[in-house]
Amino acid sequence: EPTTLPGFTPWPEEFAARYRALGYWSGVGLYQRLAQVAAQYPERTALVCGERRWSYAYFDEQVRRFAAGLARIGIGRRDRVLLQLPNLAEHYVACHALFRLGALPVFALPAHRRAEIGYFVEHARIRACVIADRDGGFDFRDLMREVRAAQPCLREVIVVGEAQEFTAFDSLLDEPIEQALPDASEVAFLQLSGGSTGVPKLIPRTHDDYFYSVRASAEICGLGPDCVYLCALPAAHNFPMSSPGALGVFHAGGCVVLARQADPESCFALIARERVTWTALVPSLALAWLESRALARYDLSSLRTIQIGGAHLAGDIARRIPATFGCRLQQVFGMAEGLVNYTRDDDPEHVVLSTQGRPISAHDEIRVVDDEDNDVADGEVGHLLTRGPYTIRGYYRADAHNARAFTADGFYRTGDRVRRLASGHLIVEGRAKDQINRGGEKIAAEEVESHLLEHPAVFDAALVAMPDRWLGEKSCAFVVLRPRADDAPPMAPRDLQRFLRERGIAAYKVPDRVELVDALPYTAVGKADKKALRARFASPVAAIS
Ligand code: J2J
Repeated sequence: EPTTLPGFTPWPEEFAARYRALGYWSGVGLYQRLAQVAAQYPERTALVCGERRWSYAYFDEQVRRFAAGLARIGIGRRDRVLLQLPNLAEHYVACHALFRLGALPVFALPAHRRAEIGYFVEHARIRACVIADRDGGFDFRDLMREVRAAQPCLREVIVVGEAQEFTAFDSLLDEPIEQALPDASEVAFLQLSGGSTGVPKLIPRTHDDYFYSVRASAEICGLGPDCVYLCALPAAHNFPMSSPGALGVFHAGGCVVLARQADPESCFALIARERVTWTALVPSLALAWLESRALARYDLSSLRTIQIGGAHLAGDIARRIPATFGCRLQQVFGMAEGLVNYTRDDDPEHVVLSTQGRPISAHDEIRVVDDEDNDVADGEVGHLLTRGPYTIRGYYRADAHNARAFTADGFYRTGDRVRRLASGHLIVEGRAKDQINRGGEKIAAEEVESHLLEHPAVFDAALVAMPDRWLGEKSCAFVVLRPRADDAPPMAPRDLQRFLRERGIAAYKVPDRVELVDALPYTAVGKADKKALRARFASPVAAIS
């Protein structure tokens, strides 16, 4: 057996030794920590999911049962298992059971469809998927039938709810058995990258590095056993999982309340009922909460902190959060690849309102550089590069991409443009990567463009962000069609949107708007000039149609 997962880039030995010597990498695995907390606080409530309330003892027992069931069907060390679950307690059972086994969850989002899931299954050679039967009117079993027909390596589909021909989740809740835990230096899971290139990238995180970021985050945010966290964002996303998120809550012995839907009304009801003390939102969701008429009807006085991250937070929305909810605002600038920044409780108000915080760790190395990788002065805008005790050194099985996404000495090129203040706080000024941030959901432009180019009538395509009051950004595809034969039917924008949906991409990636144009503007090096395309939205959007 190789010493590390093939396709994983380890930290150089000198760095690993340093992070261990500092006590950052503690050798404690992600399941092991849950077991410790369950032993310490067996009776405390760990999870509230709908009408279910689980104590830590019960939660841990479910995890050990499911791990035994997974072992029985042959899931073991380093096997990849895709999780695609809505916000259900089973999500945390499944991932902790896999952590216990040393098998690797791959965290898909409920919005992903055939194109994404099929790619993950193939690229990570996934053996099993854990899904819900249906959610939000969509049947995930149908999706799995399609994926499995194309990918024979996918042997097991495990379903929460009605399993039909698949394996029922509950049928795998065996008697717990003794199981040897994986080494904490091993890869614990594969997280998804927002991406900027043609295919999505997978992020390998180890037990050691991830648990350090969770522990340090919980400390920065002052979590204790009394915290009650509302998980309103998709549970599999890195932010609500680890910043400090559900894992931070479990580490602290607190309670995670799962919101099945993120709309204001459902969340307000849960906050009032469970006396929720904090939650994490993306700016678009915060705006929807702020503007909700339901606000006056619920007692939200238990809220102490609302964290905002994942996308640009406008200054006026930032100011309205403490004013409206009577609680603290914390800005969070993080990424599934690693680095997470927080504003701190003792930061002055203007810092909390106008910066995206500073790094978790004294050993997070930050560089802000120009286009030639020369460091720029504090206060100047540049590209953010980072390296540290919980930032990856490479994507999973992506050698060619890694050569571009990391410097020779291992700094990750975040693709974000930032300013660093003398205090170490970062302000996100924009983005150099070719990505659209649609209310926190990241869209890799090239991925959508390559789907568009598969259409026989499409000659060229460029996807760019356009401003949107609610989501911050929406996507617009500028498309050049091939000359049409006289008898061919004309092509309308919605035909291209339907084409993309039928190719099985997540709905959030389907362009909100399609503009048919005679030609794209090009840069001197012959690439689509996206700056010029985005500038068309600087004037009122109606001007281009
Ligand atoms: C502007 N852009 C931001 C912010 C992330 C905590 C919080 C967020 C994420 C996340 C995360 C931003 N202002 N406050 O994983 O643990 C954009 C940047 C960044 C990218 C990462 C966490 N916070 N962003 O959003 O992997 O462009 O992680 O590089 O989804 O989101 O996206 P993602």
